[in-house]
Amino acid sequence: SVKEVPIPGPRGVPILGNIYDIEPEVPANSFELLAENYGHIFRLTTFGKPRVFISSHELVDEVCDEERFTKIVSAGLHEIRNGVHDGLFTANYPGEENWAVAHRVLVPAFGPLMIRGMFDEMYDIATQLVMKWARQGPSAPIEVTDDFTRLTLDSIALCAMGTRFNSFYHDEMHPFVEAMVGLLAGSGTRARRPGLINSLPTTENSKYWTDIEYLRNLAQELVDNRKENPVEKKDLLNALILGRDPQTGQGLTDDSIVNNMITFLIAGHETTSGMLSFLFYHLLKNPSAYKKAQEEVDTVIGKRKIVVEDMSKLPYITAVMRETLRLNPTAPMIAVHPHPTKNKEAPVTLGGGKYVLHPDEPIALMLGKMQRDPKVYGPDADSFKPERMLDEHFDKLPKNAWKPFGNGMRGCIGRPFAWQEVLLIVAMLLQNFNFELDNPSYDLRIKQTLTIKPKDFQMKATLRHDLD
Ligand code: MNH
Repeated sequence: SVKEVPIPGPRGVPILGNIYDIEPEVPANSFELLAENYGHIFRLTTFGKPRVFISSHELVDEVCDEERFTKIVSAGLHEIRNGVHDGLFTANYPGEENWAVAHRVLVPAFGPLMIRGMFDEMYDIATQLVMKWARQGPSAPIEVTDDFTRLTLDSIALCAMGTRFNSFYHDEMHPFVEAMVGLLAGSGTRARRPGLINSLPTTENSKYWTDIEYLRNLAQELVDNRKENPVEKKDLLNALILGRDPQTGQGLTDDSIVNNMITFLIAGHETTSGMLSFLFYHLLKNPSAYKKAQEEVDTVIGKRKIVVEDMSKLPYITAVMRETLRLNPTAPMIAVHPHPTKNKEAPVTLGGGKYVLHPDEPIALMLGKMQRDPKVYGPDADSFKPERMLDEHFDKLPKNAWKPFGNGMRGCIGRPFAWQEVLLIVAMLLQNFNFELDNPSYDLRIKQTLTIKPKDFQMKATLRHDLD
């Protein structure tokens, strides 16, 4: 059998362990650095809890086996449960049966037909962004991630809650968004300190719980409102209220409806707006890719109104989207642990017996680093080359070499929603504007919350023709 190899990692300090090895602003940068120093597997221990980090395709492929490993809800994700309980994203499954019920009810809601049904509402919000950038003129620097966040928020709020945030018409965020940001930021902070401090009656802690109460009350109001005033619409709110579990015939409880409604907003806006921001960054840094993408829109669509049928006719832009999420997966890390019931191995090992894990040790998958593994993507793995993501190559990638939407049954349920939204807005923006970097020497820096996005990224937009 294989000889055991110790899992490398930096030596920590007493009690706190490795916390000084993790930069609090952008943990992702620290993990990348550690992977460069210690290799494709390393271990960090914080407050006595060990965790391994893996970043090679080979190891990620191994832990994607759902017979051996399953998602673990830990750290910040565990804290978000204070707000959305056992909603899809934060449920512990196996264990919490509500996950399986909501999954069966909601998978059809994200099917191709339903997503096509949401095209008009996405289109409506997209035109608001085009209007804003057209009006502000070619010399005004655009705060790219802010405006894409307005777009993705308004679009998911319209489809999942049947409500308009009108973010493009206000400088301050809608109170629901403020409260959601409070929940997300608060969950991040809480995850980084000992539990005792989280239960003290501080102003910070009480704001956290007030935000949660506000979110849940508003969500419940919107549910009640739709129940009292039913409309015939293919949107996510109707799917939450009217959907029935094919196995048991039951609908979702009100608690589960509220959990998942807020979950869609949390899981569905930052990831998509970050993706759009990275995509425009890469296009602006790679003029030949930019040109091909714009030519594709001009050839396939021209100046006419974009329709849902166009979404399947944009292979180059599709490749640009895949390549963007390869280099910058906006959910940069997911975590698994040994499957509690199916796993028969003791002790659990990786690499064919080489690396021995502690009992129930979490494994963090560094998606960005793995998706640059030169063994899969070659010596130019760090370069932005959409051509490598055209169908004929994409379809031949080794299994689990491109995982920006997570793994298996716990993978992203919102993928088709995000995909249609990003395709539509990229096509619409390239159709109507020419873009340039506000500062031509800008190089990518990362801002991290639950997800990652470009920091201080600004561009300018010049209309290509009059809007009608
Ligand atoms: Mn999404 C799970 C990435 C857009 C709703 N999403 C995941 C996971 C990743 C992910 C990775 C797995 C997380 C984990 O293992 O802990 N999601 C993305 C990316 C985009 C995205 C990169 C956009 C780009 N997600 C969306 C949108 C929605 C959404 C849009 C909703 C409309 N995502 C979810 C939900 C889950 C999820 C819900 C949890 C699914 C489950 O566990 O059943």
